[in-house]
Amino acid sequence: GELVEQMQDDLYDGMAEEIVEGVEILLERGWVPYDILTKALVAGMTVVGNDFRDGILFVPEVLLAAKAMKAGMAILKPLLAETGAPRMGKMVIGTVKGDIHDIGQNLVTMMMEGAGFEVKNIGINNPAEEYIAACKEFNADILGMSALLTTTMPYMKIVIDELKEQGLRDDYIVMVGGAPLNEEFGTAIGADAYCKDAAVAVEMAKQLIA
Ligand code: B1M
Repeated sequence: GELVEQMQDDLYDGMAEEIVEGVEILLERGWVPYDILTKALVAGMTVVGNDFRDGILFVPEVLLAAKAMKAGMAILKPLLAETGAPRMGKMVIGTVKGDIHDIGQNLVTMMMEGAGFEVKNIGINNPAEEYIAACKEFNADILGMSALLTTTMPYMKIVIDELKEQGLRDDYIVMVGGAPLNEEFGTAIGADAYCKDAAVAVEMAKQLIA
């Protein structure tokens, strides 16, 4: 209701303390962490994204909104991770080369950990070599890639092609996600799954690893 709307406004205004407070109040009211994440934080960020696109908000403001979002996510992280689910498998995740958006993949990391996966998050701006080195080192079952720009999403294919080149493609389940992607793109580049959001990523991972 009202508080959720207020939180969306606070996120828009980059007010981290207010976001933290709002998350805590919703938790006290018995809200499920995932609902707080999607209904208050992700929904608020969608509004920010629209106004960013339309030239109403600029990078500094969006950065503040992102900071506020991260402050809220930090509270939810341990709650999403404490399900005590049995170990499911290992995943490496990161944003592709040229792309510095990391909120989505941080959210996927939290949800995957909550579902019992061990996740190594290698951050932003990853060239193919980084992904592949991390997968080997971590002995990953799943490689997850995130891209938020239409200009960086084609790089996912470069990573998959490099895996093929090195004879490693069948060693990993490759899952991709990010706002500009869709099912067709995932299929076209040879990924095993396109994940529209973090919850779908968890479901896909469970299915594909079984
Ligand atoms: Co940027 N940005 N941004 N930005 N930014 C977008 C993506 C944009 C759509 C905004 C817009 O115009 N409406 C637009 C891209 C347009 C396009 O490519 N067609 C854009 C642009 C243009 C840019 C810059 C070029 C702006 C500039 O400098 N002129 C620049 C690029 C920098 C770069 O990467 N090289 C830039 C910079 C930034 C900030 C740094 C200011 C900031 C990022 C801060 C940070 O991440 N630490 C930022 C932000 C915050 C956004 C928006 C507003 C929000 C992104 C976000 O965090 N969403 C975004 C607008 C939008 O997406 N609506 C925008 C919330 C997040 C939870 O959702 O990331 O989609 P999302 O993740 C979801 C799913 O997609 C999925 O699960 C997540 C949870 O449900 N998912 C996965 C994501 N990754 C997955 C991986 C998986 C599975 C699922 O692996 C298995």
